[in-house]
Amino acid sequence: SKSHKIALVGNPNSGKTTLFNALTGSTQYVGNWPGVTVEKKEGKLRKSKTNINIIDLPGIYSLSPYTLEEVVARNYITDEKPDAIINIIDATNIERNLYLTTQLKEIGVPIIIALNMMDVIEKNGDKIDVNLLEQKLEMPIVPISANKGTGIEKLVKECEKVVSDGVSLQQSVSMFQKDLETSIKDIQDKVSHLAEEEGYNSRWLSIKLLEQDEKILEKISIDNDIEEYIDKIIEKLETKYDDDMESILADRRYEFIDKIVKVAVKKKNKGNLTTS
Ligand code: BGO
Repeated sequence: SKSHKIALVGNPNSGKTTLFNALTGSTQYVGNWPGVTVEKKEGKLRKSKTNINIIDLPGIYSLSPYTLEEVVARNYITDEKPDAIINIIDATNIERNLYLTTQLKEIGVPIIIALNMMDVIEKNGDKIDVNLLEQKLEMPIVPISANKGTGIEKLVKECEKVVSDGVSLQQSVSMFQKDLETSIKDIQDKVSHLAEEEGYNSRWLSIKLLEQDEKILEKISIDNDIEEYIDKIIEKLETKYDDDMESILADRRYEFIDKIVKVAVKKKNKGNLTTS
C-alpha cells in the first residue's frame, strides 16, 4: 500500500525527540538532510494499520529564511509536501509555541497539534480549553504527555484519519486584518499561475512576497510589472503602519495568538508574583 508522510515539527525543548521515539520506536533511520549537516530522522508510525512514515524536522521557533534549520524545515514542507504535519507544542509555553503554528498554517498543509507537557499543566492546576482552542485554530488538538506515553494512541488515530480523509479538512483562516488580507488577496490574484507552476500554496507565496522573503525571491522569477505592483502594496502598508512588512505581519500573528490564548487558557497562578 501507499506510504504516507507526516512531518513532526516543533520548538526546541517541546518534547519532539521524546514524541518521535514514542511514535516510531526502534524503526528509526538516521541520516542527514541533503547538502547540510543537519540530522534527519525518519521512522515508521508504530501501532498503526496505515503505512505512515514520520519525518522529524529540526527544532525551530519560526519559519523565517534566516537559519539553516528553519530553511530545511520549510523546504521540506513546501517541496516534499507531506500528507500532514504533527506540530508538537509545549503547553506550558503556549503563546511562544503557537507562533510557529500560525506560520505552518499559512502553508496550507493539514496540521494536527500534539499539545505536550499536559502532566505539568495538570500539576500546576492550569486549565486549557482544548475544544475552544481547536475551534479557534481550526485544527485537531490531542493533549499528550510524551514522556508518560499518555495521549499517544489518540494521536496515532488522528494521523490515520488525516491521511485517509486527505486535505481540505482545514482552511487557512484569515488571521490578519482586513487591509492585509486584501493585499494578500490582490497579490494572490497576480501570482496564482506562478504558485501553481512552483507547486506552492498561492496564499503562502503571496505572504512570502509581501515579506520579501529572500529565499523565495532567489528561487522564483517574477515579471517586472508584478514586482512593481507588490512593491507599491508594501510601500503603502509600511507607511500606514510605520514599520517594516515582516514586523507588521509578525505583530498580527501574535495578536491572533493573544486573542485565542486569552479565552482558552486559564493559569492558576497568573504570574503576578514578580510585579511587586
Ligand atoms: C529532559 N512532560 C514532562 N514533564 N516532560 C516532558 C514531556 C512531558 O510530556 N515530554 C518531554 N519531556 P525533548 P526536544 C530532562 O531531558 O524530547 C521532557 O528538544 C532531563 N534530561 O524528558 O528532548 C523530556 O527534542 C533532566 O527532559 O525535547 C526532556 O523538543 C531533568 O522535556 C525535555 C529534566 O524533551 C525536552 C528533564 C537530562
